[in-house]
Amino acid sequence: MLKPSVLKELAKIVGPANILQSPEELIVYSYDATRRESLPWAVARPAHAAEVSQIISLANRERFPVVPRGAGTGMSGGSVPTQGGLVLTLERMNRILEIDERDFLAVLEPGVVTGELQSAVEKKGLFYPPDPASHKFCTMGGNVAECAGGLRAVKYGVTKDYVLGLEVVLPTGEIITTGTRTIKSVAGYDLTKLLVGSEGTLGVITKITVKLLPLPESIRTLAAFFKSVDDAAQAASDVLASRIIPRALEFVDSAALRAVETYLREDLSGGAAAMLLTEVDGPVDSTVRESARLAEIMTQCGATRVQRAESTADREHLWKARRAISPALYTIKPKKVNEDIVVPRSKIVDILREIREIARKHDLLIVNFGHAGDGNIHTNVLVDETDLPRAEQAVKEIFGATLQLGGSISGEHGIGIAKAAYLPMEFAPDAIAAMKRIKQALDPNNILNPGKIFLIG
Ligand code: 2HG
Ligand code: ZN
Repeated sequence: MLKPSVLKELAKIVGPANILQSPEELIVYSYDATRRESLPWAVARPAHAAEVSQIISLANRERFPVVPRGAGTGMSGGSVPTQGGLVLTLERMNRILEIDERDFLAVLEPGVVTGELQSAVEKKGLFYPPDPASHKFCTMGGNVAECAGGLRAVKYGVTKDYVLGLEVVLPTGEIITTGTRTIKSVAGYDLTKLLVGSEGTLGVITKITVKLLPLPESIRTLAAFFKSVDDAAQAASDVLASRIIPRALEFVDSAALRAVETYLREDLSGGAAAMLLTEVDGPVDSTVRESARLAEIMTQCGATRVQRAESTADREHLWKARRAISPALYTIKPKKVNEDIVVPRSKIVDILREIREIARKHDLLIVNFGHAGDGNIHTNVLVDETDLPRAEQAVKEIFGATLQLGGSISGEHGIGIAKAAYLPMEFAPDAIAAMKRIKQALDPNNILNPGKIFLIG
């Protein structure tokens, strides 16, 4: 619990209306998209970096945990206050401060919803490529903290490839800036890169400078349906081997298709066993040529139907279905253990086969979908209570197979609490010890998002 004197001081910093303590309010800030929950002791809603700094300085002096929070859409428990303490929500810091059309950049606060940034820059003919499936409600601070990936990483990369600089409150309360407004800079250590993806353990992000691109002239979207997962995986692999880099190349298996069809109450696929959703962008002549070539590859690999989105509405409809898969899976079972393994993209066929074998061995329903183009598959073990021990064993084996193929246990969701136990499968003790020394140097009292990434003890 927070001492009454601390609560008083917090109320002085942000104003009493921005300290929340009622049981209902605490519940709202207790969970993320993993559906793991733990109640905070209180919630603070600062409006400026200076307020964040005062809160963190107080926490550092009084030694209470602070858990930074965006929109709570995270998939690894990063914003769940597992040790109680204070949730520091960045929701009031939600302004786009600048869109610079000449230097191709935007400066914004962490509470800006990603989709709102995308729309704002697109109105000016610019483009912010990272596109998490939850773009309508996730926030940029959370995207930066977790290094969100999303649907367009195959061509454009992930959040870290767009962050030029940050303003950050360190766990000891100092406000620092990192990076520059330039494309290049090699001055000093690259603290920006260190902070992006640090899961709220090394600093609270209070301002973000992102790089923008010109908005592509045209987009073409294709949905291809297959009678087997192997055919679809082979098609994904052949697309990349053809030297065309689509801006999205998404794979959806039959269970995920059925779930989303039930959820949206419509038949998208005519009973297909797998779908590839792919999109190219660029000058019109190039997207016409590339999409025709992609349709050919899909057909050669056994696609039973290739459907082209004829209008923006058609395209948005397909993407709406893809973005809805994650919540739709709850229509199958009450719980899911969702992992986001990533393998070198040439190994997609292999990992999907391995997962199928592991599912069979443990008699589990494992649903696979996701970013086949960049090798990042969301492998969801759908469970009820009785399946849980088998699911845990299956996850371990999936991680083992992933690492064996040269992959990583998390492509874009982070380690948080959900995967902390498995980090030692990927990194040697000395590498983990080096990471912990960085944490210790920046957060000597372990007040900022404690218990995340590394197993406690
Ligand atoms: C997506 O790509 C998200 O839809 C969520 O990253 C993935 O729920 C999941 O496993
Ligand atoms: Zn994803």
